[in-house]
Amino acid sequence: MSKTPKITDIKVVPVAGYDSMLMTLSGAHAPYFTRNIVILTDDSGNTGVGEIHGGEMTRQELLDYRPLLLGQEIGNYRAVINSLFEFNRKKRMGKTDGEGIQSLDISKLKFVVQAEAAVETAMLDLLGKYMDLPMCALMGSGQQRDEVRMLGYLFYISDQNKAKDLGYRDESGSDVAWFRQRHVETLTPEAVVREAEVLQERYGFRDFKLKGGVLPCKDELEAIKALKKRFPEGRINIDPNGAWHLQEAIEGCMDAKWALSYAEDPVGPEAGFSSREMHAEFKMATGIPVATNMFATNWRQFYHSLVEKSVDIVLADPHFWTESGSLRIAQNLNDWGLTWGIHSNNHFDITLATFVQCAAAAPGNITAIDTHWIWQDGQYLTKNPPIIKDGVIKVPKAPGLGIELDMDALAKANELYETAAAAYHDRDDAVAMQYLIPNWKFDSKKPCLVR
Ligand code: GKR
Ligand code: MG
Repeated sequence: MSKTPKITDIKVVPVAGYDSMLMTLSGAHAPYFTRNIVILTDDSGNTGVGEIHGGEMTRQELLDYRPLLLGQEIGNYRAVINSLFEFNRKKRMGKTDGEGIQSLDISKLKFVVQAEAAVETAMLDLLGKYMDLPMCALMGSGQQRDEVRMLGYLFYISDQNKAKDLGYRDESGSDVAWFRQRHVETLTPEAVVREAEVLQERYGFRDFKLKGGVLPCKDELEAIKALKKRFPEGRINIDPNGAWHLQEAIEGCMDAKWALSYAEDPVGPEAGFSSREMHAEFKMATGIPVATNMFATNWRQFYHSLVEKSVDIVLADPHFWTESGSLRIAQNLNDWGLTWGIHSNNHFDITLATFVQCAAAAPGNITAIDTHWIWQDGQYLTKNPPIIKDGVIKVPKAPGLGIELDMDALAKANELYETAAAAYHDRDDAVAMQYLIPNWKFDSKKPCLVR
């Protein structure tokens, strides 16, 4: 009987990269973001790679997988991933209240992230190399498309000079207009449109998402209207991460309905009702489709979301669901006339490549893929990062993930993690916020600049 190669080594490398002072309901992004990179080696000499959220808990979970991985056949990846999931499930018992991120409390994000997703990517990368097939051919419904449409993820940006001693990167001398733009204070509809124009020039995006939860609801919707006027053909979406009260969301979104293709997590838990109930009411009142990465992040939440009819577009981030879970959702949604997409947090090019493979294997009419990559572009951990051109990424023909790790770049990103980024291993967006509003505290129902 033929056997597939066996895993001989696992390395977990925590890394950091630079970020802009981006505003969200959670506060302001720190000057650094962190990720964990998994590198598996098999006895044919191949390496497979995966990327997942940063933070010490996730790093430790990955390290603890070691005995469960060594000697395992890559062809048996489904059983291996199941065993890792079960291992973590037991370890996490009693550590989380199970709320997930339906109120965007980012201290709970680590419990939504499934560390085994990074191992699954690395194993599928190895399997693809062994079989000489791109990863998307091995997953979900098999390869469905040759290119994947991406969206332009816009943020309100704070003036980083207000937090000078935090040391945000200065790219004002860059030759790339977008790299300069991504540090320019952006708080008005005109400035948001300018941000989108510069983004479009570099990447050719047709669709845009604006991260809200920063200014009052009606001000953010003015930016949405301005975007739609400037990009009438584009799909325009706003994501305040549940900050709005139901009534203001209904009134505001009805007024901006002509400009919105859909709304992402416009409302949240309120008055004793869960996010799922609130979104069902929002949808009934407005008829505007709802996307979420907050209230349907696992199978149990997904079930209740369907029962309540509270969602149209599930942004099934493979880091939350694993690749196979995300694609199982994609198949279900397609069969039921609903829509699949992906959610992102700050990430490197390994995650970008993973998104491309996942989206390539998702059947039907998927929504443009969400990515923070534009904020990190230029900081490559691979020798051949995916390229966004004309708003799409071409699916690589190379086997596995289709990327080659750059070990020198990885070592530098690891050094950054251990040095300048040492205070930022676990994300806390309240820190930078103190420079803008002293004693600022997170409040899931107050946009971050409304205090
Ligand atoms: O990274 O600041 C961020 C985002 O706001 C992130 O926390 C959200 O989870 O991008 C995400 C979203 O779409 O909700
Ligand atoms: Mg979202």
